[in-house]
Amino acid sequence: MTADLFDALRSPGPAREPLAPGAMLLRGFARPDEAELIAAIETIIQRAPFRRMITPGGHQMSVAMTNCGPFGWVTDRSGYRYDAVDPESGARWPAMPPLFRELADKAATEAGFAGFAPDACLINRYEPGAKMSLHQDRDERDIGAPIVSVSLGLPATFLFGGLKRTDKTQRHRLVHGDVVVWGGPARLAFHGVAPLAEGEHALLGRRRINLTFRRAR
Ligand code: MD3
Ligand code: FE
Repeated sequence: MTADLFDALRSPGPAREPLAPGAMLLRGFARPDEAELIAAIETIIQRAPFRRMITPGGHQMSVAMTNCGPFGWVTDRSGYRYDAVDPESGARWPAMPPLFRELADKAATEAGFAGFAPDACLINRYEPGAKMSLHQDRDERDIGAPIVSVSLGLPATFLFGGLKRTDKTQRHRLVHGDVVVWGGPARLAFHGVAPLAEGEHALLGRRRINLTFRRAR
């Protein structure tokens, strides 16, 4: 009773939905910034266009990628790495817009990771049929820092497994504006994205764009 009264008086804040230990979904957290986020992405891709990278195994990824911020994630025949320079242009990646940094820090704080200072933002573009196979993100130096992901455009089915590739996976639908903070025991979990279904999004058309903020170096 007393707890209910205090709950009712407390300002509501964003809806927090724990997905797993260390993984917190903030439904619609990026919605207020959608127009500014999309405008900033358009500016970034003028200087660093989306490209489908080649994995060390020689396969071309179905997801197209670019980056902003001090470091960008790249893959080619020689391996995976974070690089200050875009190999396509030979120039540094476009700067991380202050709005990106602020949104990532606000989301991380909501999930209990205050002081998140991302130095890399990987921008993924999915068109219908594009997918991301199960993988771990372990190219970052400090795996004590979380990863913050922002979903925009068409909905996706996100696959979330365990610490072993063969562990059972949970499926979560991520829609436009959803933000997820992946830290603690979730940080090294296997994860992926099921092939994107056809659709048309009011702001982004036949695309899903996902931002992932990382502490790379
Ligand atoms: C869970 N991207 O870029 S975002 C990736 O939707 C990546 O584009 C997916 O996986 C996408 O590496 C998923 C959600 C995500 C990102 C990183 C994680 C979940 C994570 C790292 C550890 C655990
Ligand atoms: Fe990943």
